[in-house]
Amino acid sequence: MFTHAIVRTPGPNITEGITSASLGKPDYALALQQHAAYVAALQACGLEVTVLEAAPAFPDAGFVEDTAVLARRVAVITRPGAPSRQGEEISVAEALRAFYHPDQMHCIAAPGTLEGGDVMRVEDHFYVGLSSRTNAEGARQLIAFLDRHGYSGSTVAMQEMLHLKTGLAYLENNRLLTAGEFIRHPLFAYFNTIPIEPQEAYAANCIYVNGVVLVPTGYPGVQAKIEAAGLRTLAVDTSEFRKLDGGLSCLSLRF
Ligand code: CIR
Repeated sequence: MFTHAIVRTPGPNITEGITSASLGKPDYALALQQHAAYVAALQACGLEVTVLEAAPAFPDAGFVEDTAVLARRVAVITRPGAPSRQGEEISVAEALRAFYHPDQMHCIAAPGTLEGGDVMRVEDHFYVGLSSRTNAEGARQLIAFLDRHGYSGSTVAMQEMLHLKTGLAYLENNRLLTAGEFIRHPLFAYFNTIPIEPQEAYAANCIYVNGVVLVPTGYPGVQAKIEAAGLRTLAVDTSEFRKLDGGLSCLSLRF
């Protein structure tokens, strides 16, 4: 059960964010509207949402998920792998001090790099994708911190996706939404997988929040599959964040 979320209002420089998509620049006014609707959706799922101020020096700072890995007993502040994103984590760490005791807070240190989008929690176990943003040393440090607080972690080799959760979402009760390289990944054979068609792969980045699955607007196949698995869905439009390779999970830290 989550009670809180942290988000950050996108700044006007969102148009300069990193992207591999060819969908054009985000429309800032629309991104703000979509962000406000996203916050309202989290609130509708029962979360108290802390909204951080825009960070003008960091175009990708709205994707707060990448700056920390959170569980009830521990908060690990990351060291993002994208150089232009290093420093985003400082104000997130400050905000988290209101929720975690200093003994529960740890930081990934150089030469480790880690982005929260590469970390998928399944109960008390954390899967850590080794991506172009998260290196083996970052994963090692994270798993050591988790271990200290009674959680476990393991790494996942990956080739294609930006982040682990670009292609995976855990929907509780052993249900796992999978796309692309993760559909037949042997590590996830134990789960009841819900594979997604390539044309809807973006919608693999869903989030389960207190019994409701937030899904991006415009992916009816994925929404229908999640509902067929017995889950309630709530569609939230993320078209402007998709232009920067961002999705629903990236826009918040939930704890
Ligand atoms: C980036 O490339 O870092 C941002 N434009 C998108 C980050 C998306 N974050 C995520 O998947 N957790």
